[in-house]
Amino acid sequence: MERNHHLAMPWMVILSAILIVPSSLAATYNVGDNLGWATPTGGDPYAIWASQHTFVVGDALVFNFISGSHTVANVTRSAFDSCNTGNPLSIQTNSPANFTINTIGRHYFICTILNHCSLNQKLTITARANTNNAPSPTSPPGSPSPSSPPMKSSVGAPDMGAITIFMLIFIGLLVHFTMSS
Ligand SMILES: *[C@@H]1O[C@H](CO)[C@@H](O)[C@H](O)[C@H]1NC(C)=O
Ligand SMILES: *[C@@H]1O[C@H](CO)[C@@H](O)[C@H](O)[C@H]1NC(C)=O
Ligand SMILES: [Cu+2]
Repeated sequence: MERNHHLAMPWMVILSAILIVPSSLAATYNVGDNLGWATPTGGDPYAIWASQHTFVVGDALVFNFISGSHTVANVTRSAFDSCNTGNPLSIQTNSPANFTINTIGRHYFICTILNHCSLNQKLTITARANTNNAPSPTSPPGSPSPSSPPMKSSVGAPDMGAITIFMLIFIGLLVHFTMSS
């Protein structure tokens, strides 16, 4: 029946969304999306990009760029702020550069070529604990606790995955009753 067919549609979309969005499994992100890892021509696109995502330990950041034209260096906060390219903690020079976030807290990345960092080719992200995680592969056996304690406890923090699923179900009900009335 035509009518029932229409009512089933929103539910199929919602079901797919629930299946596609696991609550906080480790994910791989393409930094800057379509912009890739490039020297901005204005503004601070990587700050905007970072603010649009939430990161957990275990996530991977993939930087796409033209090898030779850019680099990705993991640096300290002070090197990030001052764009000091002299002594990075680690650096990847070939695209795609792939950094797995292994520790809770803030991470700082800059391009070390010319003045690119000063033109905001820099990215900082904050990683939270991965609540749905299997045992962390980064803690060596017998170590009592993760290497860097979180500044704020994540205990009791709402689970974004669960909230997303409840929102989707709510929207589904709304659409369902709107369409059937
Ligand atoms: C980056 O590393 C993650 C985690 O190891 C992996 O799942 C992903 O496929 C890698 N991506 C690229 C482009 O190398
Ligand atoms: C950056 O380097 C610091 C210090 O070695 C390390 O704790 C952190 O996990 C590194 N971050 C990434 C993304 O590699
Ligand atoms: Cu660059």
